[in-house]
Amino acid sequence: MTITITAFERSPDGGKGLARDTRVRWALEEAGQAYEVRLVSFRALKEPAHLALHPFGKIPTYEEGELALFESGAIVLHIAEQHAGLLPRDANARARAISWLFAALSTVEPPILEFANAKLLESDKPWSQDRMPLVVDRVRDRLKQLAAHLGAADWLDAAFSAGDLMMVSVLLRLRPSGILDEFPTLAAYVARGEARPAYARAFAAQLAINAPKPTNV
Ligand SMILES: N[C@@H](CCC(=O)N[C@@H](CS)C(=O)NCC(=O)O)C(=O)O
Repeated sequence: MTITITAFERSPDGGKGLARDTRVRWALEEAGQAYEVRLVSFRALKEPAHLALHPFGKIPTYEEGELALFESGAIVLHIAEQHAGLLPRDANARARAISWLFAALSTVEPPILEFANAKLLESDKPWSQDRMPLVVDRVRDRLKQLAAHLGAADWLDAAFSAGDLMMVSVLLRLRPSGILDEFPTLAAYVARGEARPAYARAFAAQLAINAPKPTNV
């Protein structure tokens, strides 16, 4: 059955791979699954046809036969459960990998998104300068804890899993800020994720759509 995901017609990040279709593409590449992409404009996201797939009018979505999913975490977990390569066979190790997937989305991503929003959407507010150190400290606290867990290991729980895929995807958003480089083991962890051939294919596929087009001078 054909797998179809949705992605931005033009991602605001200009091809940095930060839109959440990239994590789904990455999971599909790790699992060796071909997929098609339906590109959606910002306007179409809020129209009935897309809202029928995604109640909050966002990307990514995932369709396969009768099944329609939204939320990148649910989609990556579904892919990982259906195909080899993203979850260990051992039941306890599998449950731990799923814990890391949830940790990425519900414990690590929120302070990172708060930081991104503070920079992108709130920097013109009179209180923004005063608040920013608090927001950055919340990110640093989380990264300190994550780095302490990772230690000198390559991945969060022995072998690479969907938990690492999600954690690396979430941490990537921090790279332009320089905060990630304050934690060399985490910067190396993210680089290990990016070095995976499946990530490179996913990144290239989204870049092919989103790279700024050369202008004729
Ligand atoms: N928690 C959702 C978040 C989805 C989300 O925020 N998607 C963004 C792109 S990365 C989006 O569609 N934004 C457009 C909008 O909100 O109008 C997930 O992980 O899938």
